[in-house]
Amino acid sequence: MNLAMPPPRSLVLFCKVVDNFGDIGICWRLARQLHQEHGIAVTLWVDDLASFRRLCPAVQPGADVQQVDGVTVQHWRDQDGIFLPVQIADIVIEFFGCELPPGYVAAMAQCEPRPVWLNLEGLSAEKWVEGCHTLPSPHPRLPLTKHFFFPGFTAHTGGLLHEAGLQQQRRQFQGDPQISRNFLATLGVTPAEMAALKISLFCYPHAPVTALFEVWQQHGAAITCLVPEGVAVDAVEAFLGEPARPGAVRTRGALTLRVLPFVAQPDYDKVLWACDFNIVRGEDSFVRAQWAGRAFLWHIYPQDENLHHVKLRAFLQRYASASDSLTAAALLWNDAAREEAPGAQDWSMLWPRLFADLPAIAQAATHWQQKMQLHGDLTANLLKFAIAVRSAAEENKVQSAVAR
Ligand code: TRH
Repeated sequence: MNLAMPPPRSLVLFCKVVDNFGDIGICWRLARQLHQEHGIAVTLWVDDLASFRRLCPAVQPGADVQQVDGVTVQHWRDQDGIFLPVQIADIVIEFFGCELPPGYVAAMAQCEPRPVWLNLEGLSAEKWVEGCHTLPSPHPRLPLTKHFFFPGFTAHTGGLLHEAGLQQQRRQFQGDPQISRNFLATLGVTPAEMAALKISLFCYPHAPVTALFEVWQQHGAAITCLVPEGVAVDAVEAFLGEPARPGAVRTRGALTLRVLPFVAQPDYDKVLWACDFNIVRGEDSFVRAQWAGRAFLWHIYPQDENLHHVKLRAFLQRYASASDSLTAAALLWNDAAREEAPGAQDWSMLWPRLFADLPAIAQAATHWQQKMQLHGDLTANLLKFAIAVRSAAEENKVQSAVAR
């Protein structure tokens, strides 16, 4: 039967910024890609324009509605009220289970056909994700069904966000050292700092940064650590002996620590591409470090009852089998090492091993990203799923009409 459903043309994405930058970082990446690569008319509702502006300086924090890179950005201030079915997009995404305006949901139920409603979940390497990806959840009162959509690391998940031209851009950047030098120079990095082992540092405040700084000071060759403004401020200021403003720099022993400005999202990719080793956190920078093809260490977002340690181990099992030192460093960095080997490791023992393994880890990173790309990219997978849901709903409708 040819159902001839027109493809979805519009999509709305609701984002509540829980904290930091990852929520809007992920939603903005998805919104841009849906528009730029798939021609979808995207509206992004977001409740925190100030955070958004940090990674996208074109955002006007005072505007209720604005166009940014072809995406309609709507300031979400918990406004509710009456929405008309004509205002409802073909695909509705709530990010991380944020609650949609009730008036919007009520209007969704009046649409014909109904919009495809997805809850885009957080990234985890745990096995259960495969069983929950794409599960339906019927609305308790209204004739609507929401589906869960999980990013992930296997073919039975939604995959990872990855733009079409990303690898080509990265290869071009990494293939020509002058491009990298020119870029780093715009951030104030000097030629001597560029010539050293370059490490970017993006972590939560509780990371054992001071211990690592101490070990890096004793390293046998120069290290440049680039830390964005606002990150690990206490440890950074203690090292610098002055406020951690962009441009602040200090050398102690082998370590030069430089504070970078917080850069626009595409430039943060370049920071990762330019460095030899990246320390990343949360979800989005964690994924971008994987696409950078360089060794990285992940500071996972902390959760109650150390649930994040389970998630960390699930990822390490998939990823870090190539290197014991990387596994040990990730456990130590996330304070998970005590659980199985109390006192067994410290940075003075671990860093030299990790440093020696960096080339092998980077090589394994290349294989990993090739493997991840086999699963397609999250944006295309999500659209494919939405089209399938829409067609299935239409087919059910036709079959029920025929049965009547
Ligand atoms: O900032 P994060 O810690 O964000 C999140 C949130 O805490 C969120 O609530 C939680 O659910 C999630 O982590 C797990 O880390 P993340 O995810 O890496 O997001 C950072 C974003 O900031 C990412 O899109 C990259 C961007 N960024 C820039 O654009 N410029 C910069 O200079 C830096 C350092 C980051």
